[in-house]
Amino acid sequence: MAFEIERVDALEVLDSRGRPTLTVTVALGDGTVAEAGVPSGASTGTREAVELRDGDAARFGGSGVTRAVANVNGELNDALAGRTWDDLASVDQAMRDLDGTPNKARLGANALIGTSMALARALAASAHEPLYEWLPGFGQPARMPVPCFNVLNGGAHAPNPLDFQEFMVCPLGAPSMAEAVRAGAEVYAALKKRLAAGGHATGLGDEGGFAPDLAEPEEVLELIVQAIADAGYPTGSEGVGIALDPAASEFWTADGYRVNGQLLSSGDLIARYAEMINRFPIWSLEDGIGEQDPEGWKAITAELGGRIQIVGDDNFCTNPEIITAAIADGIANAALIKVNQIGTVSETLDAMRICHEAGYGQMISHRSGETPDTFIADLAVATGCGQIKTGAPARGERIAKYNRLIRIAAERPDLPYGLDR
Ligand code: 2PG
Ligand code: MG
Repeated sequence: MAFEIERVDALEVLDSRGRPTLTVTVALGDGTVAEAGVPSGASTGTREAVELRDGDAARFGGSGVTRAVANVNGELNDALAGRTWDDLASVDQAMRDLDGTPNKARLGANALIGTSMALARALAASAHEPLYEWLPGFGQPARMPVPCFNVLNGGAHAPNPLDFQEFMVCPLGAPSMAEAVRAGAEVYAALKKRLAAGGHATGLGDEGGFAPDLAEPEEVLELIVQAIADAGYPTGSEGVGIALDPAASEFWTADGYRVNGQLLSSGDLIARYAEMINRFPIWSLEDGIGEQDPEGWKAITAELGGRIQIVGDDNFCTNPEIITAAIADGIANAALIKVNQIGTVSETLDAMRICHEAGYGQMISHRSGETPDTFIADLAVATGCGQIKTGAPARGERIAKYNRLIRIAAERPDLPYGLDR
């Protein structure tokens, strides 16, 4: 149904790391007003849509977003307001055309994604539908996603010596969304006790997971398996599984992968993962190989893709074109989906549809820098992708998404929970 945009505007606010980000407001001609907060990553892919930062060292060490705010209030508002539009996709396309660059570098992907999300939310409200019902799918029926809780942080998200970035617990076998969140929180609490008992610090990393002084990934996996048992859950597909995001682009070097001081070839690293999969209930591995190493990606997919989910993040950037090429090359069997990596909601949905049609999984993801915005919870339900990672069961900006999923499940008890496998 056609609609009119009355006004688009933005403010510079803070994200969960205390760095500037945008909150964008869209007002429709019918009086509906909606807002969206823009997330921001730390371990970013080189081909991500460009987050526009001021670079003025006198403000926030250069990370201010006043230029992106000005682009929303100026160029975007001028182009979008006072006009009648057919749908979200036509507005997203108009913003891309106005930007004119292949990676949204001129107006800023942060300016565009905030506007796109706020508009989607406004259109849902105007249609008197919850966002998860209003957002278009692509043939996968709506379902409640398995929440992947990042309970232990390393890499670019914590100041500890751990090279692997994320260790996630995933209640694959939970009977419902609420029970899944409960399982995540109980394992998290059990892990805290284990860490404290072992004399480790229980301070938190950027995504709310613990950030102890541990350096060996296997040592962490051992502790997590113990915590799952302490909390009283079976491991694996009937209970709680483990997903990893080593974010290997961050410890790739021209000489090899540097893990806890050891230099590994991609073959060595893949063999190490294979061992980990033998020993621990790992069902999903994201960015096990760096984006700099396409041959390594082919090898890991060939060697481990038949056993577990292999997820591309830094190398895919939620980019429909890049994912299409990767599918043709036999790289990975699933994609991480981050709205700000590509910069509009429509292109995010395109990327997911392409994955769906190729039989690739899709895991919706937050960023390490977040706001309390819960858009991605609705997106995960609407698209029926069956999986979401949005940090530990701790810190308000992470909890907001999990609590939103509990709310949706309460509104829609008919929706199935979990991966459709
Ligand atoms: C990742 C993300 C989210 P960042 O690598 O998957 O966990 O981290 O937002 O820092 O890119
Ligand atoms: Mg990642």
